[in-house]
Amino acid sequence: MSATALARELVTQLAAAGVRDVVLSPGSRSAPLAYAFAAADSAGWLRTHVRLDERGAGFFAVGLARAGLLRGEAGPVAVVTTSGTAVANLHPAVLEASHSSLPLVLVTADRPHELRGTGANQTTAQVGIFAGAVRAALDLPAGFAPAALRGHVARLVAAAGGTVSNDPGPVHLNVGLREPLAPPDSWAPGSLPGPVRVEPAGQAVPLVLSAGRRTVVVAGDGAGPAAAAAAAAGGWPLLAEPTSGSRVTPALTHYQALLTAGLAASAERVLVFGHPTLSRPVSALLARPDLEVVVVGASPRWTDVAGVATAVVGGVSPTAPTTADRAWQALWQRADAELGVLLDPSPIERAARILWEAAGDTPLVVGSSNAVRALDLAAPAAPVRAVANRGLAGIDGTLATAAGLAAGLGEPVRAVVGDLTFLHDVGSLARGVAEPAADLQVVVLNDAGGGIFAMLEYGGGADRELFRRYFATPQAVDVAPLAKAFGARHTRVGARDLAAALAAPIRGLSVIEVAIDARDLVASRAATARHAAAVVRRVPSQ
Ligand SMILES: Cc1ncc(C[n+]2csc(CCOP(=O)(O)OP(=O)(O)O)c2C)c(N)n1
Ligand SMILES: [Mg+2]
Repeated sequence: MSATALARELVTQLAAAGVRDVVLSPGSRSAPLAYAFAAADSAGWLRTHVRLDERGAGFFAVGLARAGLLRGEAGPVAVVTTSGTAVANLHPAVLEASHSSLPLVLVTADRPHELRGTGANQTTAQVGIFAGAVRAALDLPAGFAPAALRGHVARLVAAAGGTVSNDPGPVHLNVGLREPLAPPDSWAPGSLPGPVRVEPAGQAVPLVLSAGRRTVVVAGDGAGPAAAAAAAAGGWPLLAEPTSGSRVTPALTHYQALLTAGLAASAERVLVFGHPTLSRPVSALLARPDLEVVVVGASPRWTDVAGVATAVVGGVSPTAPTTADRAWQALWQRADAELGVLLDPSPIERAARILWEAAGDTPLVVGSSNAVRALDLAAPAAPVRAVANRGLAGIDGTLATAAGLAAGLGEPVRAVVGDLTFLHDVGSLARGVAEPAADLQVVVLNDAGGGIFAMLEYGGGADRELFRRYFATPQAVDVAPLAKAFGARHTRVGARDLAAALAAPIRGLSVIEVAIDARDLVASRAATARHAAAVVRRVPSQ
């Protein structure tokens, strides 16, 4: 069968299986797919998005998939590329999607088998290129008979969605396409066939948790509201990362310092939701062999770095709290409040708090490095829709993810990123002139390089020049004209004017550059640790 017929059937079955968003990048080998997806878009079967750079296209799809999660309808997102290096450019986003369990269907155009390994132009080994990062992979030969396509696509989409496996993530569909690549006629898709019915995996029976055990609840990235619900139901302290979806009452703000100061010394049990990655005190807590560590989450990719988990369960059902549980929670709340009064936040923490408090209904995409860490140190409990690529915590693709989130939600989105994170993905601010403009505001916390490295072991060294050149790596780039070149409005503010700058509604593309003085960060953290130690000494021990 012709490349055009194969592409049309493939698009039909992807749409039938529930694909509603498709990100395409331009190319020749993928032309039959572009024509077929364009027709499906016109027919209202799905929505296409066109991005020039495949690395950005992959992360744009990550943002669309995250939008699906926020809306509670996690349909798979397809990404379509031409052959060759275009495919490899998807790899960072594929890894992020794998580690964040996001459903992507990567459709990569390839030469027919007879041209592979012959030196044919733009032809490389695409089969298996994503190795263990994909949940399933299929190499469709050119001319594949369409009858069997429905079953293959249903199987791939079910694997992407984790329908049967409880293990969502990316899948790879490599497609051989033989000339002619331009369709001989136009296609007007009719009614959409129904999906193959694939029965979802069964619901786990929640583990009943007895009251009266000193328990802390840890909510890592992507935990969702279940962590806050468990903490509220059990009467337990809640240590929730800003992108957990659970940093709401009764979540604590200064839990890192309280952990370091030993407030959890007498804990007996910890419940872990999501993927915690942000802080060493939490890692240390989750590595304690003396605790009962219960990991909550039905995915086979549960987080247990130290290998000390005593149980991995699909859900928990706390019994009603006793007076002892209430007293334990109150102790943490009091320590958190007392510490909050004593602290003098560093400039980046102050900016983070302002951003969190200004968020309201606006989704916040949080960059890796100090942006997310400052929020973790400073954000009070509030129902902010914050997301981040914490699967692998890269500083790549953050702006593309934010643009994809805005497209997926159809709402204005704000991103907050460090200066290097901004520059790493600045190309993703580019937009095809035929593409709709997003309402996207990027707040750049500009501390002239990778401020995080000053907080790590390398920052204390005597050789300042070595540190600057190999770790901090400040860039000789002027953000203002760069932003303007992409059509973004640019403003530069000090931390004092940030709240006023955030008050304006988000329309079109804008960049707010915040000058951050990071000089005293190490001293500020040391002062926090001293205050926390004093507070923990004062609160009555259990
Ligand atoms: C793709 C990728 N490359 C390198 C790193 C290592 N890395 C972590 S943080 C960081 C610096 C980030 O600097 P910036 O965005 O300015 O944030 P700041 O540390 O100043 O808050 C780097 C290079 C990474 N996480 N991801
Ligand atoms: Mg920086």
